[in-house]
Amino acid sequence: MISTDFDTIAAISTPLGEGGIGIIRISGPHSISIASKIFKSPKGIDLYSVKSHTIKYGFIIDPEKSEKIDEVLLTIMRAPHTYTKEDVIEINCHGGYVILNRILNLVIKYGARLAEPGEFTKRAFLNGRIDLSQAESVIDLIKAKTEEAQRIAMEHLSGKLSEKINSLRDLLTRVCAHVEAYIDFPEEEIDGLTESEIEREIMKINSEIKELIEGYEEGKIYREGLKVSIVGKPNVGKSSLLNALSMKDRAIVTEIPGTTRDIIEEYINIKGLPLKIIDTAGIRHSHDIVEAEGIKRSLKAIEEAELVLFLLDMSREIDSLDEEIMEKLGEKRIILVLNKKDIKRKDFKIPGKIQGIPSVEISALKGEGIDDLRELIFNTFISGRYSKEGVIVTKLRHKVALENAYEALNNALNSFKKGEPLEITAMFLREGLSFLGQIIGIVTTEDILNLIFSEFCIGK
Ligand SMILES: Nc1nc2c(ncn2[C@@H]2O[C@H](COP(=O)(O)OP(=O)(O)OP(=O)(O)O)[C@@H](O)[C@H]2O)c(=O)[nH]1
Ligand SMILES: [Mg+2]
Repeated sequence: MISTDFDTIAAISTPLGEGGIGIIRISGPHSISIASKIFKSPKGIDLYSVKSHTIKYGFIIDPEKSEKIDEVLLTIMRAPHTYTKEDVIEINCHGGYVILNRILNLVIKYGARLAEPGEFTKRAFLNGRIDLSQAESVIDLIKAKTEEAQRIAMEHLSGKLSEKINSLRDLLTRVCAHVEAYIDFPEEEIDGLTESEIEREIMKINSEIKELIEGYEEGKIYREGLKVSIVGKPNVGKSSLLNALSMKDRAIVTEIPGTTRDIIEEYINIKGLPLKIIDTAGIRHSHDIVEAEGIKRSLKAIEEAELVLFLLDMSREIDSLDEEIMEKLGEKRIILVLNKKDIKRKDFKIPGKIQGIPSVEISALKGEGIDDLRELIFNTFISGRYSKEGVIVTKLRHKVALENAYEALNNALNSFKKGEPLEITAMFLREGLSFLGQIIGIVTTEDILNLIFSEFCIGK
């Protein structure tokens, strides 16, 4: 059992640095008593008697030195209608490194403990305000790199995934109850589901679980983004393409082959997909030490990429170097980008070996075909099957739990069909329930929680 007997925690909840305001958050049973020791209002307000969810003006004072540390606004929020369901105090002070740390030290001196990463959100979960999948979405919301990722995270925080999991659990619990009723009252006539209805129900639940699992690959991309490397011979227009995609004058472009020596990264957003685009040094055999090192990094960038944009220059004939690079791409997912459409040779032909790879003709210089390329990248990863209305799984932890549930239900179904003792079917069904419960945190352990919340920032 996870303990919910809490002490009082505190942390700086705003990023460290200089800012207009900085916030220190305190949560737990002693929040108000700690704040009242270090807060003085000009009117002599007693924090114990102020209404919940109000803001008071005053000063943070170091009681030992009677020194004013900062002029602040203090928010008092009493349990249970707070982020953690505990008494919460937020001190809005000036956003300076020294101020924030001095106030935090005072708060700790008078009885709070430094919060661990994500501990406020962990308490919101342990105190039952949100379930585990909702708590996890808080971090996705904070880290979202595109509006689409933010929208999905917000839906999860609002409980859309939880609702789906709960409805699957309800259906499964019902099937389980029927199976168990047959175990308990084998001879009696039970007004329950027939055998074929039980089979059908299990299959129906499992097909919904499968759909969620299948959506994961796409969900993950929205959450984590994709690494895309632009690869090709020197001078084919890689840096020009990076600039065109990012709509910035990011990388140096010259007519001299071997211009780019280092890896250049830019973040772009295609219809909500966060992409990290990596421009690399043109690959060739070089005796120049700097260029050779750049080429080594290009090869590494190919390895790490989830998508390679392989560039060919249509104003020249394909040569053995192009083919050599092609060989290096191996099993990678590739889009063939045929550049310099504006000065394309009449007799340009895609080599037989790579015919069939999705391709697009562009002119990086003139900005032609760039939208088609964006569309092609998007469609390579997003099928459109998992519509905006649907629930989309974005976390590996959830996917693994769904896969385990799927397997358990399959085992249940097989055992049931084979006519094995119903206890076995029931056991597998219970197992499936438990796996689904892991997603929303009905079934969990301290280790799992620590792992999840360690991803968070301090103060959330
Ligand atoms: N006509 C035409 N020229 C282009 C196009 N794209 C790039 N270029 C020119 O090709 C030359 C090389 O472009 P870069 O973008 O520097 O090529 P790169 O592949 O990054 O080259 P390295 O960094 O040397 O590997 C420059 O002179 C560009 O202006 C295009 O679509 N049409
Ligand atoms: Mg370049």
